[in-house]
Amino acid sequence: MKYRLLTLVALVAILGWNGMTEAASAKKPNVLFIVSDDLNTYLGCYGDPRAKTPNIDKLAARGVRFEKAYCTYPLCGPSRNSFLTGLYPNSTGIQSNSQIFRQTIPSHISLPQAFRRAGYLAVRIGKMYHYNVPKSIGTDGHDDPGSWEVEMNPAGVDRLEEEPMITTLTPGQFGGTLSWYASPKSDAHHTDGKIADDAEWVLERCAKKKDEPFFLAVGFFRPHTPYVAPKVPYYGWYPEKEMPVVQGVKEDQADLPPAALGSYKKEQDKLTDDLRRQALQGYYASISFMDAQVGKVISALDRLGLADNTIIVFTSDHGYHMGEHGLWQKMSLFEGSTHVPLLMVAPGVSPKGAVVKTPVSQLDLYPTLTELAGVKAPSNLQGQSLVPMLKDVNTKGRGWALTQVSRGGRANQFFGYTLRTPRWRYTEWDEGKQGKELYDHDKDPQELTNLASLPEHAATMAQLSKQMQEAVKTSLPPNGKTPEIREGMWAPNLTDP
Ligand SMILES: [Ca+2]
Repeated sequence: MKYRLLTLVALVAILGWNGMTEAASAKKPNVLFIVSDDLNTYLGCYGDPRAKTPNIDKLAARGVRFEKAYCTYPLCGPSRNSFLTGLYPNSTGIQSNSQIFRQTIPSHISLPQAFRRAGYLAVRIGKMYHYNVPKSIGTDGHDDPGSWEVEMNPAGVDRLEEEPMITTLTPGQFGGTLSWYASPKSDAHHTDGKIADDAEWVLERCAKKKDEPFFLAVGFFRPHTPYVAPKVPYYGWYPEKEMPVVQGVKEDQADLPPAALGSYKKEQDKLTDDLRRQALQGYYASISFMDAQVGKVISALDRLGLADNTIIVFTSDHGYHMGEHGLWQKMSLFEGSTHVPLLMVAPGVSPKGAVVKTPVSQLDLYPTLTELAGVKAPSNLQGQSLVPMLKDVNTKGRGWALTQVSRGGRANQFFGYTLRTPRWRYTEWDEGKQGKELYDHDKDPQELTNLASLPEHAATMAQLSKQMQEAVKTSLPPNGKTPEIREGMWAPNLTDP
């Protein structure tokens, strides 16, 4: 309650201040930027056979769905710092959680900050930069105050009351381990329900001043673990006994280098098939609960007459495994962990219900949104604008997406890089010294057969390796050196209360 009251006062003060918006033109489109947490493509509009996601599916039908969109790093903090700065993790220097780019490249202008400088009201509700989940819910997390005029941090029963009831693989822990709870409380009592209510409240106020553009960032916490969601109706939509368990894991893993499976956690040895089904039920229920909140926000946009002049983005921060390759959660370089949902509605630009099939990166969001809105962007952004694809979905663009992940801890750290092209996924661990992988998505969309050792693919491998090395070069800053976190650098609220 305290947080909401404080932010309410701040927002009223800002909305009442006309001076800041003089530079903004009446024709500037608004931006509604929705990010779900740890959401893979278990969505109806991405062809999932079980997911009930009517609201996200409707959003896909209103605009363009990017079929092959990828994160730059399959972990919350590095990925969010990347797409909110428009730079690869090799250029932000943020490659683990609980850090923010102000500690490495403090003068860089973030995506929402670019809109602020153009006269937009920038509002954040919930998780946009990194937050520990659930511990940081109700706080600013590892936020960047320079990005926003207004920050709102609601907390619901999932944070305040229900943690002791959660089933977890690691006692006392909920955010880094698999954990779930079918809550008896309804949507409005949960954090994401409150986030949707707050978004509606902000939109109602923005609708009263339609000549003042806004950048509203809405960061939902679900389906991030703990999978706490209302039992009715969401858990009920996914009967435990109908949840599938991934089969053939041993055979699948036989052709993999150890680094490919490096995200496996010891506690996952405790998983029985019953627990696997319960976890999947909780993950799906959390997705459907979050989907309903997305529906609430979009309905408000429609009801208030804002939709005609508002660009809508829906995405997640990275993908997620639910047992594929024997893996759970994130931090792998397989399709499941790197592939993200990405939907865009740009009024007057994007066709309805269209699909872009060429690979794109979340890095591309920054130059796309600034181009659509006519907002000045920094000159060192590393992504491409997706506006040509919104206008003509057959535009090829770069035609690849690069994702990286770190292995080996601090002492023996090395990177894995993976390049996704329209047909192939090619992966090198420690420049190939710790293994290589090649998957043919035309024949093997689940990436079950690693073709890297087969002589008939040697030429393809050589070509992809060269292409990847070129891509990695583009991920570095002009001096070729990843910036490091320096002592004494300004850092907001990096400890949890
Ligand atoms: Ca995440």
